[in-house]
Amino acid sequence: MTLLNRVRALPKGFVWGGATAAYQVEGSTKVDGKGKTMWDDYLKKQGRFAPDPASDFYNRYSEDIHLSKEYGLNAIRVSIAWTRIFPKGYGKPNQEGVAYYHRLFKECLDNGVEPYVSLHHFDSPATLFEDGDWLNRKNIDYFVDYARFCFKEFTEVTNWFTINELISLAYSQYIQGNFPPNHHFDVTSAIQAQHNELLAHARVVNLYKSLNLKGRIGLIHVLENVYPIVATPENQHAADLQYAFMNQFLLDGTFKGEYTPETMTLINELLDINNAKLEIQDGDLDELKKASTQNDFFGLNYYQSKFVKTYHGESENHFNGTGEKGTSSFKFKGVGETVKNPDVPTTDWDWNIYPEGLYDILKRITKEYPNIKTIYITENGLGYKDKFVNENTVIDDSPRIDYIEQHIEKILQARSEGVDVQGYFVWSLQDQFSWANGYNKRYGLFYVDFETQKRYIKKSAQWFKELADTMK
Ligand code: BGP
Repeated sequence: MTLLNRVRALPKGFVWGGATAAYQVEGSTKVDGKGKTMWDDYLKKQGRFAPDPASDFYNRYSEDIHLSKEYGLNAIRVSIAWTRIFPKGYGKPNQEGVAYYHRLFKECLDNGVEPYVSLHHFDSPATLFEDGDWLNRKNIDYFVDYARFCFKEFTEVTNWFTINELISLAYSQYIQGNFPPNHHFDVTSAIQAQHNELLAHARVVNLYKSLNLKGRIGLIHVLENVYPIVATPENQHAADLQYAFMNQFLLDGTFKGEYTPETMTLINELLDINNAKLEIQDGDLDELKKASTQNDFFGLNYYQSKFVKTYHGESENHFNGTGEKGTSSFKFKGVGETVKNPDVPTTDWDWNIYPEGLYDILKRITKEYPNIKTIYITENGLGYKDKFVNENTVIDDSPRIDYIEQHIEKILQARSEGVDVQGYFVWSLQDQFSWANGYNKRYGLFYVDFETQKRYIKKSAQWFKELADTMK
């Protein structure tokens, strides 16, 4: 059966969405009382990229929502910038920020584009970041207060995600060093930040359920499957260690409400080798346990999987933030070395294009975590150097179409085998600011000229429309 026929057979409510994140699209970082995030001064100092005007979504959200509707999308992922609501992360709410999100949500709902809203998407308030960010447990209290405010204020929102990609934040901040505060292989901070973010998530879910609101809540993890490059027991062990650190620790905490002995054996091995430690306080696990059955849905972001071999030297890495193919490397002491699989194509940023990994992950997590209910693929897409030709030529991003098609094929295969995926959000709706790569790594269905802010159609948008429209 063709892809279109299989899509036609999907249930009516299946979600086709485009994804965004506040800091990557909104721009307007200094207006209407917004506070600074951990990125503002960092990007200025670095001098490579500016977050303004990004895709100017703060002013052009209406145009983007109309485009979404026109191109068949029935949903959009957005995030609330914590610092628009509470400029310092706490204190008195900023009414201009509150009003902006009411306008945005209204525009979405009036156009039949359902908003799926994250409370935190990598944009920690600068004030809280300086005090330790997620490593400081006070941050959790402020986050819960911010969430409570949003739940009570934005009653028009019925689909909430607490935090986007807990691992990416912790890993980029403390292992890979490409997000502020740019630590390399600070394993203690990376594991502690994961635990503290999980605790914040759990508290917010427990709070949401206690408020008896009519909506749904969950969180978003990015998952990468990890395979031994050559199947030896040592390489398999490297793959298991990396899988535990990148996926299993967080999945256990979210959906089992505990870190199982199998997981902790791997995590402790990794911590010991790196002289690192994790602190879990009394009562933390009770909160995780309570939340573990209460997630209404799970947002799964998937881009790539990894191939590894065993590695016992010192940790070192090079992050490819420029799009020069073949420049990334990653060696994690006592865990493994990430290597290239010659049979697997890669993007210019060295991300493996491996849709099978998504299928394997979907099957594995559904088996291992019965508490995972409905799954939405909340991000999937291809970073690509799109070429603008002229005003009248549709931008040819065929590699992106291939990428999306191959991944949707795998999702449908998993669905036909009982995995309950109910929606797909392409990353990203329009071209936007890419955290550590700036503006030449584009993902959008819609091309953005960052000088003029004009939007142009890409072939992927036309393709996506055909797909989504088959269900109408
Ligand atoms: C995810 C993030 C997004 C987005 C995407 C692409 O990890 O949730 O915010 O940026 O990855 O990543 P990048 O822009 O680094 O290519």
